[in-house]
Amino acid sequence: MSVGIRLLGFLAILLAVFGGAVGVGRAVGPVDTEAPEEHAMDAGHDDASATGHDSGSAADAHLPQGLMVSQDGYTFELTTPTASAGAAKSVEFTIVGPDGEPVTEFDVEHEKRLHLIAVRRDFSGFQHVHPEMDEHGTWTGTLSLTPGQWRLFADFKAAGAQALTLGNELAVRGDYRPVAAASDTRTATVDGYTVTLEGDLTAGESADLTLSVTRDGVPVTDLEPYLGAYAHLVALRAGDLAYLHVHPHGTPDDGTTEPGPDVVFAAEVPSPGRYHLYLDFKHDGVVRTAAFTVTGSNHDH
Ligand SMILES: [Cu+2]
Repeated sequence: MSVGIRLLGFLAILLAVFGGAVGVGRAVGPVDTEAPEEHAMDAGHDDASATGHDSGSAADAHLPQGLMVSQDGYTFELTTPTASAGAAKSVEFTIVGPDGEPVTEFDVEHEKRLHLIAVRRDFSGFQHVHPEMDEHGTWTGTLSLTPGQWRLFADFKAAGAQALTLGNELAVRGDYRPVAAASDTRTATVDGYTVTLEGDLTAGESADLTLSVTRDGVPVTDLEPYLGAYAHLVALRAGDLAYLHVHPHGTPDDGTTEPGPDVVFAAEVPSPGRYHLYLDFKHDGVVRTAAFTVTGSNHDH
């Protein structure tokens, strides 16, 4: 078969596919009495599941969170995309809803309406804060910022919509000295605490990670509940900073979960490669963060 004939065949198939799509559109269109604008407004409602909108969401569901600034009609808008370095810098933003207005109604998740996570792109800085919202839907968070490019994640659930984690970029002025990526590290020390990580990350499979907290060599057995758990773990993929939700086994009020020294998480990574993990834990009234780097493997290894 000549290249020309193959091309013609390909074009014919394309025409069949697109022609079919047009045919479906025509057949379905008149049945649906809603105007297209109303469809867009309904994006977050359950009754949209019968329309074509949900097929897009189903595909999106396989994407890790945090990669997009806008999803399902919600957009994470920073008031200014730049900031100066400093210990207590205000960062202002809104979550703009499908109607184009800042969202003011959020559901509480993990005891807060919105969680803001800030990570310097070389993984040398990490903060998890809880901004305040005014009545117009403008959020203000306080971050300690060093020069460089920061990735911000807004983790929230607008009332009546799916939980989302949207990402945006904040450039912090100053003398940026990127830190070389660390090799894998499974032991972290912070303020006299040593935290070790056991377990392996495997692409596409849920695996248990056990984080153990000691202080001066003594296991810590009185971790304090923080946001409804004895610890929180965020995993970020090297390269694109895909944001992974990692859920702990058990809660402080279930009657069986011990307050340390071990906290066990179920983690599932979407691909092999390097991940940066940040564990927030509370002890003696202070929340501290321990950082780890773990390389995940393919499941056949
Ligand atoms: Cu939070």
